[in-house]
Amino acid sequence: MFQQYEIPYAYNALEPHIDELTMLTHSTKHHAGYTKNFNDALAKLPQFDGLGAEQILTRLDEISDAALRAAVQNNGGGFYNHNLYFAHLSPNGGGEPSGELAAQIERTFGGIAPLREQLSAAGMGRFGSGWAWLSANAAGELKVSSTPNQDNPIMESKGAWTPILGIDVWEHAYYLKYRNLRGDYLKAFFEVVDWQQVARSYAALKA
Ligand code: MN3
Repeated sequence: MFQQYEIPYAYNALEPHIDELTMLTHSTKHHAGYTKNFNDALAKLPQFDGLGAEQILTRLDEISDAALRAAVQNNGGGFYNHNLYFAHLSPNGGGEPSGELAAQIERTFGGIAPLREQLSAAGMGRFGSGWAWLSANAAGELKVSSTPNQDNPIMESKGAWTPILGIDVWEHAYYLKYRNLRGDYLKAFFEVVDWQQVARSYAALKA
């Protein structure tokens, strides 16, 4: 059974950037639903027993039944993506990364400000529901991308790229507070990004 990431801060801890009701609903309804439906789908796929979620997401094409494959893609993605999202937010977030991640961001994007611009553009450019991502590969290279629905870079690259930061741009992530103003939510998001955790996720991938 896959377990939903337990948010280690209060639902109102990211105020005023991300509001309490959005955090509560996002975690206890949306994320909980993806997690339950992922586990329910996996109960019908004994061949995946013992695999991690990341491994399962690289092997969707081994699921012959189209409806079951869609259930694992949507809910497995939803499970994994939200674990990542909530784990890289913090009431003590914002600011800039340091160390090796900061150096690689400088080399790849020319600094944190241009990276934020690229991530925001990826989020703004996503039509409908989806995600913007900062991902890394085993060589330590970085890239920004966007995916629809609950897809993610692991699925698209068969595991060659792993996200180290995900920005949820589904309306459920911001609509209660920001209504149609996705750009305002994206600005606020960067006030609560835990760059130290992003740096740890980056270091873990290279290890
Ligand atoms: Mn969401």
